[in-house]
Amino acid sequence: TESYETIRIERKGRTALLTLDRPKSLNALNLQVMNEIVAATADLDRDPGIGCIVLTGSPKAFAAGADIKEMRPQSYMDMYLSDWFTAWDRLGALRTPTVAAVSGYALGGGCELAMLCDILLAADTAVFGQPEIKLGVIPGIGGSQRLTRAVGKAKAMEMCLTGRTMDADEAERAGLVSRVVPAGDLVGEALAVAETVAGMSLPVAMMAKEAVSRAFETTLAEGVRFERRLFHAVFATADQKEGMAAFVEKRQPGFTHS
Ligand code: CO8
Repeated sequence: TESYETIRIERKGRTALLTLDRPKSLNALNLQVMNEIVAATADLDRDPGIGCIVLTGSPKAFAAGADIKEMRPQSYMDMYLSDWFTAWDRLGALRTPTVAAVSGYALGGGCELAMLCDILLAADTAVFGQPEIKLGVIPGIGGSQRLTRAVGKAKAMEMCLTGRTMDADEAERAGLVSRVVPAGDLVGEALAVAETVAGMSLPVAMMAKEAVSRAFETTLAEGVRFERRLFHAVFATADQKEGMAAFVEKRQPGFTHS
């Protein structure tokens, strides 16, 4: 099932590394790339042996956007009837935690793809932007919404209206990325973060992801109520008993992901 043409999948213990591999077009996200990423991550999401998924690109480009050559001839009816890009929503709906490791260009759909992931790590070479306006279009994979929630109206408006990009330091100051690391260390750091996440209880990590994600969808009171229900639910896991027993017995926990 893992014979893809535009991406590569490597499994390392409980983590999976998905590398975009369309170098001639700087990982431009055409429908094949979208379908392969969505299919591969859905497979990994169903695999109880995988606790975290890392998405990365090449040193030069995480992804330089949706594929402009593919979009160019489309009509409104083509876009509407095929519900162009709707499959990307499935990436945001994965239950397994995801890490985007961005070096080089993350523009347009590339920036949106990174923002669909749960943890966003940037190399010092990363460049983020929503330059769609320069092509006579606007973001179409959630960029106008997720960038605004991540960095606020001031920067999001300027970026979406002028196409101005942000470097890694500005992205970190603005809260778009959790950390900036030297480019050569990016994938190693991302895998280390993923291994840490994958070493936690999978159901509890899924609930933590659900709880934080809910903050973007609801009011504070409803979000806190949702968190409280999940907090109660973790006491039904074997891993809560194990995690707390290990603390009291001054040893490392051995989570069974149940
Ligand atoms: N789509 C298709 N091909 C691309 C893309 C892209 N987004 N980006 C780069 N390429 C191709 C180039 O055409 C070139 O191919 P060729 O060698 O055949 O000419 C190859 O990749 C290498 O690119 P460059 O020669 O341009 O490389 P440079 O190092 O000179 O420049 C840049 C790198 C600055 C990243 C430049 O390639 C660039 O500006 N790319 C486009 C960035 C962009 O505008 N991205 C946004 C695209 S639109 C989008 O993502 C969302 C649209 C939402 C629509 C919603 C519809 C429902």
